[in-house]
This record gives sequence, C-alpha cells and structure tokens, in this order.
Amino acid sequence: MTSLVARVLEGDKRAAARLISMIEDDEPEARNALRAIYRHSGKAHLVGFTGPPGAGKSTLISRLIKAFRARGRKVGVIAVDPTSPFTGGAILGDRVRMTDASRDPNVFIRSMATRGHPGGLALATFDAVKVLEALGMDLVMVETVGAGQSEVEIAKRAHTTVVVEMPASGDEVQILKAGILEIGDLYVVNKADLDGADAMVSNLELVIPEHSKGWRPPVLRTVASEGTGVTDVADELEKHWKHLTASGELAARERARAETELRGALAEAALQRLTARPASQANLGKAIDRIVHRQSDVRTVAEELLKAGKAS
Ligand SMILES: Nc1nc2c(ncn2[C@@H]2O[C@H](COP(=O)(O)OP(=O)(O)O)[C@@H](O)[C@H]2O)c(=O)[nH]1
Ligand SMILES: [Mg+2]
Repeated sequence: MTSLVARVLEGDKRAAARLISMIEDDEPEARNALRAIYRHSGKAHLVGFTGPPGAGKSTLISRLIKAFRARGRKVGVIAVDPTSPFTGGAILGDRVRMTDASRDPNVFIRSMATRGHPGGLALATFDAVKVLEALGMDLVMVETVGAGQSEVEIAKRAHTTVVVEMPASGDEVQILKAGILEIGDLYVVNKADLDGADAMVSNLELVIPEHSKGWRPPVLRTVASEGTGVTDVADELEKHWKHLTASGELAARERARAETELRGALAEAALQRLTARPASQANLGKAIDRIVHRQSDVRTVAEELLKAGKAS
C-alpha cells in the first residue's frame, strides 16, 4: 500500500488508476491510502462543469485539455457520467482523438459511475480528485451530469463552476434550469454554430446576477467541436483563479468545501454504523414499518436509531 501511495506521488498514472478503482470499490486499504495522500492534496484548481446532456461538456473539456497542456499545465479529468464519451482514451462522436492525451504523462482522464448517490456525485469522486492532486495535476476538471442536485453539489466543491448551455432548437422557449444562475462563475453557450446562440447569450446576460465578491460571471460562446472560443474559456478560467486567490475568496471556498465534505462523511459514517450489522438491518426494517404504518414520523425514527446506535 505504501508503495502504491509512493508511486502516485511520483506521478505514476497506473498507480493512480489502481487507487481510484480501490476507492470506487470502497476497499479498506483505499482509506489508508487516502489518509496518506491527504496532505499532498489541495494544490489544484478544481473546475466543475455542469449543464444539460448533449450541451457539449465533454467536447469542451477535451479541447480545454489541449489548451491547458499547451500552457504547460498538468490536467486531470473526472467525468461523473456513465455516458460520457471518454472511453478508451478516445472522445467519440466528434472524432477528436484523445489517444495523445492518454499517452501524455501529464494528462489523466477517468470516468466514474454515480452509484445511485442522490446528488449524482459519488463521494468517491472527490476522493479521486485528491488522488489526481497527489499525482501532481494542477488543474482538475470534473464533468457532472446536469441532473438532480449534482450541479449544486459541484458548485459547493469546485473552485470554479462552468455552466455549459446550448441554443434551444426552433421556437422552443429557452428555459434555464432553476438554480443554475446562482452557481455559475462562467457561462458557456456552446454550439454557437447553431441558430439561437445569440438569443441564449442575451438571455443569460440579462438574468445572471452580479456576484457579490467582485466577480461578474462572463458569458462566452464556443463551437467546441471546432475548437472555436476555447482559448477564451481557458483565459477566463485562469482569470477566475487569480480573482479567487487575490480576493481571499479562495480561503472561504476551501472552508466551505471542507464543511461540505465533513458533513457528507458524517452522514455516510452514521448511516453505515446504523445499518451495517445484521441486527441493525432488522432494526431498520422495523423502523421503516413504523413510518409506513404512521406510528412515527421519519425524524423521530431517525433520532431513535441514532440514540440506539450510540448505546450499542
Ligand atoms: N454543432 C455542434 N455540435 C457540437 C458542438 N460541441 C459538441 N457538439 C456535439 O454535440 C454532441 C454532444 O456533445 P458532448 O460533448 O458529448 O455533450 P455533453 O453531454 O454535454 O458532454 C456530440 O455529438 C458533439 O460532437 C458544437 O459546438 N457545435
Ligand atoms: Mg459528457
């Protein structure tokens, strides 16, 4: 195990891949490894991408990998989307070949399943981010499925959140998903080659609130499939990072992130403690019966289980 950690710290991509698999499988040794690498994490600029399926997040990210490599940055990507076309090191669909990237020691791409996590973002995702930081990546991009609560969760965890939209087709009314306007540090209207891009941009510019901390989220347009506008996105990402460090906002976000992670870990630990043993499984079954039969409300039952768990 120590040798696996040592290899990750030396920049060995295969060791990192192995460790992330162990994290996905929730192997006990993975926890020890995470303990060992924790103090080597926290160095990368973590950028989250969210937006409707098909907007072009994966395509944009693949272009950004190239843009940032050209700037000498080491780039990690985690796609929390089983349908994300990062398989086998090749971006499918638009035929942008990523085989160079998979051979590049300074690029690491990985897809992860959400495993039914309600937010759509597995706790494992952010453990994997730490592995990539320990691996020496200085930019880590996380692609999330723009569904459920995942975009709110990525916004809480990432330093910079990019919302990727695309023009609506025909006379379809452009309805932005609720909550999307509070989370973006950067808005990208991709597929600017299609009709309706201008409308989408003005729509966004009209409704985006001025962020309180001296950052007005820009609205950029791209044709990711052609690489158009990608440099501007890379520039704005760097600008936002500079803004975060210069304004002190970075420290505040780091604290908020630590709190989110602690709360997540507490919830998971409590749940595991109360449901792991066969006896607790039976208790859980009885508790569910009581809720279904209206003998007790959910909160009361949860409190009782917590108390019983402490006593045992
Ligand atoms: N016309 C057009 N198609 C694009 C553009 N960017 C991506 N696409 C295509 O849109 C589809 C969905 O892209 P993808 O990156 O998988 O979207 P994601 O679901 O948001 O990750 C793919 O077929 C891409 O080739 C663009 O700028 N213009
Ligand atoms: Mg995708």
